[in-house]
Amino acid sequence: GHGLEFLEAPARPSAAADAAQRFREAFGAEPAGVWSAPGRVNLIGEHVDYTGGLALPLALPHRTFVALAPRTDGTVRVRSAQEASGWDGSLADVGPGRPDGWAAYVAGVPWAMAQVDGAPFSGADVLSGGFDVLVDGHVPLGSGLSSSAALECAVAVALADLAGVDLRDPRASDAVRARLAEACVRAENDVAGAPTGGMDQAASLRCHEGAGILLDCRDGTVRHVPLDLAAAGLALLVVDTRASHSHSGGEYGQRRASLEAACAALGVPDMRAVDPAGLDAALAELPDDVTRARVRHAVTEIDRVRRAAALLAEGREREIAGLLDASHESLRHDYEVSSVELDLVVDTARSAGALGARMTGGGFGGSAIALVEIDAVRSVAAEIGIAFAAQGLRAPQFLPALPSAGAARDL
Ligand code: GAF
Repeated sequence: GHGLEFLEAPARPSAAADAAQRFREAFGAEPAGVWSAPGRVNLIGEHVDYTGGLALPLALPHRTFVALAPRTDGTVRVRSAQEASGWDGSLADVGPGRPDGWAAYVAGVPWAMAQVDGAPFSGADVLSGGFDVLVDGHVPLGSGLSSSAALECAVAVALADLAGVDLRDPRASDAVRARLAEACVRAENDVAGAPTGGMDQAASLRCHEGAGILLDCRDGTVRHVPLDLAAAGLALLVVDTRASHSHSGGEYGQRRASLEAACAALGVPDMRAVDPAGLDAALAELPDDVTRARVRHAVTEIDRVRRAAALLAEGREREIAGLLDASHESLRHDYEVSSVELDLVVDTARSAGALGARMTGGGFGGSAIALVEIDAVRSVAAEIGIAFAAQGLRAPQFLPALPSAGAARDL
């Protein structure tokens, strides 16, 4: 028999101490500190962050740690506990498309932070001095749980902290965290070349323990939404299909471009501007069935986020299940970003008794979430494991999703 693989997050203090120790081994020196940032799951509001929509993500307990020491010669040296190859380069060579590979998510951050106008960190010396950094990630890579945003955001809080910006009180520092999120998005869009929206960076930087965020992607404001699923007898099970996904591939950009073309055709700034009550009239103005399906997804999904947020505000957690199901069907059939593995998780979870289930994140592989009774977590996971084995698919991995804190200093 094959056991279920549950990926528990390591305790923060020991994970931070490990990162510091690995820094010493890699560089033969003491780090200035250790910082970490979480991966995320999105409860609902998928593929609408780049069209002025609403999203409701929460931070995972699984975090990426960076042990870092500033330099003064403009050099960046990156080592990783997970990747054999490191990266050494000069900040002067960082720019659009450079460096390529995962070093972009590190070296691109100071480059982008320097470009955020009027932020308290923009002119800091530490952004041009360079640094040595050891990355130790506990967010599974390529799982659609935002390992890349976690890496960017951990580097961003490290550099902001070293620049003297006080990020200790997550509430008081939210405005600065929003500016850091902007910088991380810029690093991802311009340096790494992935045309993503801003949901993942907002979740990683701005979430508080015990809550999700209702993110308004038009103006970047967040409302913290307390999420005590356990008190309602529920759990959120994350299922990593371990079928890899990628955003720099063309499909994500095509979806985004198709919504932009639809906005131009409708004469609206974003999909948020389309009233769900007037959806049919808007669809009639569009040129083809594929564009109509994409728009139907975006407009109905934004509306589902509104409904989910309203239910959660009234403590009616159970009732969001139908919205999760509807979100998945919309992503599967109208937006066409699901996959065989994601559909299998969702279908199996539902037939095994989950209240609701959906893919989460960018799709094309990656992870799904299921809202389940606490007592049913293991049996739902077991059914999913059996279904994957029956299809000859690689065993999925399960993660507990307790709403966790945003990026911060650890040591
Ligand atoms: C990925 C992107 F990075 C986010 O910006 C968002 O668009 C998401 O896919 C889909 O909701 O995680």
